[in-house]
Amino acid sequence: MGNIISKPKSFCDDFVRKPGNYPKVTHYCPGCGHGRVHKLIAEALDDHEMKDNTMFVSPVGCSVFGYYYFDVGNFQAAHGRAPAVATAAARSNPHGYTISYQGDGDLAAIGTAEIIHAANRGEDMTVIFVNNTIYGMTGGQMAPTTLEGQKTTTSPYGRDLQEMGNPIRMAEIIAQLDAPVFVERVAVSDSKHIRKARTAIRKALKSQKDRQGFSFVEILATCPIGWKMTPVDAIKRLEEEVIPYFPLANFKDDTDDRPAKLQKTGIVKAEDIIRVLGVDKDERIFPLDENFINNFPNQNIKVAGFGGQGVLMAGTTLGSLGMELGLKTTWLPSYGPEMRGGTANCNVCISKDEIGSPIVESPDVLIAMNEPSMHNFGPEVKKGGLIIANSSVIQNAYKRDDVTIINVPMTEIADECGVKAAANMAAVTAYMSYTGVIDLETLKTLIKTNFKKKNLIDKNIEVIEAAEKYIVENYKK
Ligand SMILES: Cc1ncc(C[n+]2csc(CCOP(=O)(O)OP(=O)(O)O)c2C)c(N)n1
Ligand code: SF4
Repeated sequence: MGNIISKPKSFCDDFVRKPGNYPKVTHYCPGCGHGRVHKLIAEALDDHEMKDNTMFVSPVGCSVFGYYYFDVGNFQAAHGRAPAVATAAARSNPHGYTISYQGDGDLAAIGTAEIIHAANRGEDMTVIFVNNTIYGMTGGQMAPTTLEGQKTTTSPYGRDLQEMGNPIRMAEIIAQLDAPVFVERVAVSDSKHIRKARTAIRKALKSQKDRQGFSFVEILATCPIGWKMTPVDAIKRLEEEVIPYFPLANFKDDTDDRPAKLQKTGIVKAEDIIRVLGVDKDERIFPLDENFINNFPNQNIKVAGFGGQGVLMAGTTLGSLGMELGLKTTWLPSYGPEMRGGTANCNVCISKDEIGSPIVESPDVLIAMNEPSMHNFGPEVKKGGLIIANSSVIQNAYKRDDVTIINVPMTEIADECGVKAAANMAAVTAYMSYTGVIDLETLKTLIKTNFKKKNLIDKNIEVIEAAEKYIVENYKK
């Protein structure tokens, strides 16, 4: 039986960029080299059965939507930073395979430092460098790889070498470093070249699978739009002008001799983190209660308000409680540069299960300490979820019929106890007391044991008790 040619399994079934889009439409221009390169990568991932362990880092550039095409683990990095993000991915998941996919603006201009140092460190990644001699995404500006005389929007009279320097040959630069194991330049023009490109990509990814470290494939590709040509003329230019300047060659292939690198287990060992944080497991405040842990209803919480309202600390308090009780927790803050008055929010996940992502997109619970937070994040709360509003400062009530909204005058409660800054403690208490998912006594114990400002412990306990009283009287009768 002959070969059956079908869509690689490493591709997603559909490419849906926006709701309502026809689901299988590519966003690349006709004749764009990126599509060809994507196909070769997906086929190689299939061939080596790497799909399920692959982490793909998309760059900024036309290929920014790589994550819509590849059915693998996906990241999207800031412009030029893909090798840095890929380093983090590779180091924190030493069982995974990492691909950093980059254009020539991304890799050879803004990201030059990142690529050189990732290559020099021999990070465990395969870099796919698509060199189309132009900035495609932003409308055809000159790239470091733009050829002499090539007209771009920023070199309208053609690249002048005196003024703009020579087109940079990245594969040669990378190949002279000691660490990389495989470096090759290929082109996706006619089928003969595409076959060679396919072999190089397969080899680079295989070396990654074999844990040999850093591999790099530069792929000369077309950008008919940026070059202002038809796809057919663009292929002709690729062969007649681009390939002669950027020689197609294997610059380095140590794959036969290079031993697999020793498997790292992550940059920092868990024991070291525990030692540095001084949170030895044996010194847990609460004994582990398997029954409580196994039956815990996982909580995704967002706490939001102004900087200075203790929003972030409300989150760390909840996270610490979860940790002390033996649950898995994450805390992810987001705040502006202002120490006071700016916006601040944090995402807290408390869970009996492994937490996939620390980002809380649809909270079960929103603790809104001020009005903008209520209106910003209120719509994101899960149907059937809970919003706890600081009614001391929220004047215009936010309404939703499909969630429970409770109003708690957090700032007043704290103020009446003589410690206005502890409104966050009233917020945490309101959440715990109303939901009952974690016993309020644990909060008091945590404050008494861990609170750094010892002189404020009693005041905080007072706030907790006052907030509890408020919830019992208003919502639990
Ligand atoms: C920090 C930063 N600087 C500049 C930009 C604008 N920008 C977006 S894509 C791009 C260049 C893309 O060119 P290239 O990497 O060659 O990829 P292509 O689009 O050709 O595939 C630039 C400069 C940005 N998004 N972020
Ligand atoms: S602008 Fe160029 S690189 Fe970008 S999608 Fe179009 S052809 Fe491809």
